[in-house]
Order: sequence, then structure tokens, then C-alpha cells
Amino acid sequence: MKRIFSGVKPTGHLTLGNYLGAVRRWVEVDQHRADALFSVVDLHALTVEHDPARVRRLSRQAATLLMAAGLDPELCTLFVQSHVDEHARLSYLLECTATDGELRRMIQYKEKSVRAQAAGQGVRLSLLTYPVLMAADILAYGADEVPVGEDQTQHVELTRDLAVRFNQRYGHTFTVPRATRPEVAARVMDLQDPTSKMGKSHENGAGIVYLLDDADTVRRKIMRAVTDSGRDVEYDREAGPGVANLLDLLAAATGGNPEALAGVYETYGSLKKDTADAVVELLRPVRERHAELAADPGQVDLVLRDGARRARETARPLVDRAYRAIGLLPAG
Ligand code: AQP
Repeated sequence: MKRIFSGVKPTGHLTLGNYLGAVRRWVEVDQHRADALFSVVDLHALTVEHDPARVRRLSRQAATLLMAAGLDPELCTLFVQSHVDEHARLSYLLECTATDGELRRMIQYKEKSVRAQAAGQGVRLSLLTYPVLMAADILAYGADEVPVGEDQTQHVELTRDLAVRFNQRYGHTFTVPRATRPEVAARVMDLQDPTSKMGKSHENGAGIVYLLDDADTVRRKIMRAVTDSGRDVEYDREAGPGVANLLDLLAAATGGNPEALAGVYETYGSLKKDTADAVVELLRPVRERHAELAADPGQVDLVLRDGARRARETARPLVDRAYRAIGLLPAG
């Protein structure tokens, strides 16, 4: 059976981008067809300025939302990254495999280090090494596939390079994983700045649909989305990114095709209205189920505890093998 690993960072409230780019597929497809592990990757939230209480709150909220979206602990393993020591253990070995140069080439590092500096904050060393920890997240489980949005493709490529390099140097240890992406909405753009990705840690929330936004807020944000200067409804991500983004959202929410949908609309207003209605209906059950689950946090904690135990059992032998392969003396 194939093994799948993926995760979300509790750096902010989960967005429609997270849902369409990753979570929805985990729920609808991946947990049914593979031995699937999904994680709230909280260590990654410490790579930028953070408030400890907020990270803790967002971690539980993310786990609750993943269950509300439909992850079923009977079908998959759901856990919090920091509950399983193997991630940090393996990360160090992979730091001894990666080079400084390849990490400095990562687009997210470039973007987020510039953002940190502009805000007068130091750039944490962990921001540079974050993709190595992500590689450890994936390789510790021998994952074959990593379902992610487009923004994570480069990090999965690095993971592959590290796995191949480690295997060549120290003997076959790791499965070389591959990224899988959704056909539509692999990169949901910010509604106010459709040339930038919709990102949960962006400061201006007006262009971001959060999974927990109420229906009126979702409608307002989509109706106020920045569109292009032309008038025709066309699917052209270069020339008309705002309209293309709305068509992607509508297609993803209704199961249609963005190019075909472009031919159906004559005005931006009607496109926005139908997109808003479709997104509201898409998110309604998630929000309702979240409210039920959030009323009983003990249930979520139990799922996370059991998930961590199962994840540990899977990762430990593989990480132990990597320790031996790289030349470390086994503990007696
Ligand atoms: N805008 C997006 N469109 C499609 N997929 C997206 N993903 C994130 N944003 C979009 C996918 O969601 C999964 C979880 O993302 P993450 O928590 O690892 O964070 P990220 O990729 O760094 O993006 P965020 O949510 O914008 O967080 P910040 O602002 O902290 O960087 C991943 O599979 C991701 O590809």
C-alpha cells in the first residue's frame, strides 16, 4: 500500500488556499487509497516571529479543522509534529546532507527572510533550515507521495534530492517521494493582490478567505476581489490574474473547468456572485462541524495522542536505520 504524508503549519488560520490546494484531496481521495499520515507541523511555526500561546491555540484549531473537513482517524493518522521526536532527530542527519547553497535558493526562504528584515526582525536560522525539517517530516515515514499545493513543489524537490544523496552515500535508506497537486486551484491567489499567493500569515486579511469566516464575510471578500481592467471574462492567468483566480475558485468549488466557465459569464459581477455562493456552500459543512468538535476539545486531544503513538511506531525504525547508516554507534 502506498504511504502518503502531508501537513499544515499553524502560522495563521487555515485558508481556502490550504483547503483547495491540499486538505480537500487528503479528505476526499488520499485517506481512502493509502496509508496516510497528516500532521499539524507546529515546529515550522517557530521559524518566524511567534506568540507561544497563539501557536498552541492555532495548532489545536488546525487539528480540529482537519477533522471538521473530514479527516477520519479510522482511515488516517492525524498528529502534531512536535509530539513525535523522530522529526527533529532525522532533521539533524539531513542537515548533514544538505548544503547551505541549496537552502539559500529556496523561494520561500528568500520571500520570508525579506519580510522579516523589513519588519525589523532577525531572520531565524530555522527559517533557512525549515525545508530540511520538512524533508525529515516526509522521509521519516517512507512516504511515496506528498499531496501539496504548488508553493511547496520546490521543497519536495529538495526532499527528493536529499533522499537520493543520502541513499547514494550511505546505502538505500529512504523512499524517494513525489509531490502530487490538484488539477484546479493548486495555487489560489490573494483576492486583493492576485499576483501573490493567498497566504495564511499575510497581514491584510481582506484578500484571504479563512475556513472559519462566516458566510457574509466570505461573500464580502469575494465580491470585493480585485479584477482586471478589461471587461471580458477570460481565463488568462498572466493577463488577467484576478478573473482567472475567481474562475479557478468557482471551478474548484463546483467541479467545473475554469476555461469552460469563462464562456458562461458576461460580467465580472455575475462571476463574483456565483463564486461567492459556491465557496460559501463549500465551506458551510466544515464550519458547522468545526463548531461541534471545538465544543469537545478532549476528543480532538485523544485523536492526536493516538495519532502520535502510531506515527512514532512508524517513524522510529526508519530513523534508527538512518542513524546506523550514517555512522552513529547504536545505543546498547
Ligand atoms: N494559496 C494556496 N493555494 C493552494 N495551496 C496552498 N497551500 C498553501 N497556500 C496555498 C497548501 O496548503 C498546504 C498547507 O500549507 P502550509 O501550512 O504548509 O503553509 P504554506 O505552504 O507556507 O502556505 P501558507 O498557508 O500561505 O502559510 P504561510 O503564510 O505561513 O507561508 C500546503 O500543501 C500548501 O502547498
